[in-house]
Amino acid sequence: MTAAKPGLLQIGTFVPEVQSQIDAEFDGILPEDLDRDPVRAAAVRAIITRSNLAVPEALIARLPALEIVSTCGVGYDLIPLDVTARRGIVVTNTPNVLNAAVAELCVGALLALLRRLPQADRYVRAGRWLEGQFPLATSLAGKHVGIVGMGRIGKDIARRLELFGVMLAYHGRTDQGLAWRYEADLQTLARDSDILIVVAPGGPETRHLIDAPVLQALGPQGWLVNVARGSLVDTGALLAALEQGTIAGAALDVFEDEPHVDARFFALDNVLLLPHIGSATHETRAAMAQLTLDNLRAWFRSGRALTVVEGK
Ligand code: 8YV
Repeated sequence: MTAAKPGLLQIGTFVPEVQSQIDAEFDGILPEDLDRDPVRAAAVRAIITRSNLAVPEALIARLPALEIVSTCGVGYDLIPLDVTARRGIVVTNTPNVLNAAVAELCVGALLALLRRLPQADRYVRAGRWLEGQFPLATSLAGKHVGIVGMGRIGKDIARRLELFGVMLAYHGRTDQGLAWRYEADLQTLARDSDILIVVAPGGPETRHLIDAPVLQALGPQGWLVNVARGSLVDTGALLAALEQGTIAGAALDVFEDEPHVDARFFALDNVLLLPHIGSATHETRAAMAQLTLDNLRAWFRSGRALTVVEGK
């Protein structure tokens, strides 16, 4: 007699090659079906979700048999870890498999911002090259780059940027004894940097870490790049800084209320706007989705998951 398939609540969508495995191995239910099927709701032992989607505390409260939450993504700021810890629910994410993709996107966005690549493309398409040369832009080489959050992705970004001849420093909770300069004070790092790259985890502890004083310290020749979470930047302060020339410009892949983006950004020529595509490659998303599923498989086969959220 084969074991019953574990009850699984699915939040969000997954690539077809992973969805077919989910369907084959689990008794899946969607949030909107919980009311209609309370018996299956009571039998849900796992949640599979995506890191840009919230797992509300109220939803967890409806699942008395919940054992594990497996999220597709490195971020877990939308999962109430205080609740899962209290209930003894394991939380897993998908670290490492997306480092290169996010690091590539960060470097690409920075170069596009400094060298004004979107504006140059529009310049040619609009036939304006016939009128004259595209205005000079800004080099990356020789710049001072400050990285806020020197985790695995931050290190991948730093290693890539070294090849561009920049001077690197970083800010985070601790001095990791790396080859790059550690700056314990964020405003000092911003003051010393031409470019500030935000790649720290989201969550209550880092909300609005980049605020008006930090932007003021970054200064009118300074550039901001955010590939982490929108919550790390005070949107109102950033918009004011961009509109008033407090900083030179910004490249943003994440926003506080994404996918809703404040329309004031659309009027600005000194900002690059991206739709949270840091990990959005075929290869990376497939690897992330597979690891998300493999965490569940490992849990139900051995009682141990593969990549449990650190320190929680
Ligand atoms: C996407 C991310 O949001 O890994 C994260 O935490 O923010 C991105 O990779 C995620 O892949 C969506 O599932």
